Amino acid sequence: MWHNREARPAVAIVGSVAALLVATVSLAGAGDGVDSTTVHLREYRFDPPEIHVVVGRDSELIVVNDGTVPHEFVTDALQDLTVDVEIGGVTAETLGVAELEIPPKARVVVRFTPERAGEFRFACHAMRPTDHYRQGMIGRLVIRER
Ligand SMILES: [Cu+2]
Repeated sequence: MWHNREARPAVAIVGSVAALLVATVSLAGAGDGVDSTTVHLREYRFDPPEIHVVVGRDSELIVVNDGTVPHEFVTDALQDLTVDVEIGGVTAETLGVAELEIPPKARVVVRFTPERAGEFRFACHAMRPTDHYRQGMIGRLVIRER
């Protein structure tokens, strides 16, 4: 129920299941015991293109759009997990995150604890000004056993 453009959220989140959320002010950063990885989004690549996390470890992905157009972070890796998504200092807890749309210069922090090993792709499917995926905007998230 957004009545004007200014009230729209800066970042859209699409959860795999109806996302519920309690907004809390986040004071937490990457503290001890958190595996933190920063991923930069630019035209048209992810840097780094491969992310490694470990089953059972508290993990944090800091996704930063360093480009000049909106980019997406789309993955199946975070389905079925409880995920904290921090945007602009506010954290929402959601069950699963499938897609983040991130405006230029914006930053989203995603926190989760992987439960199963596997390899997943992540990609950007934005289409403006061109097809980002076809330009090679794809990466790999590797979840390994301890
Ligand atoms: Cu993109």
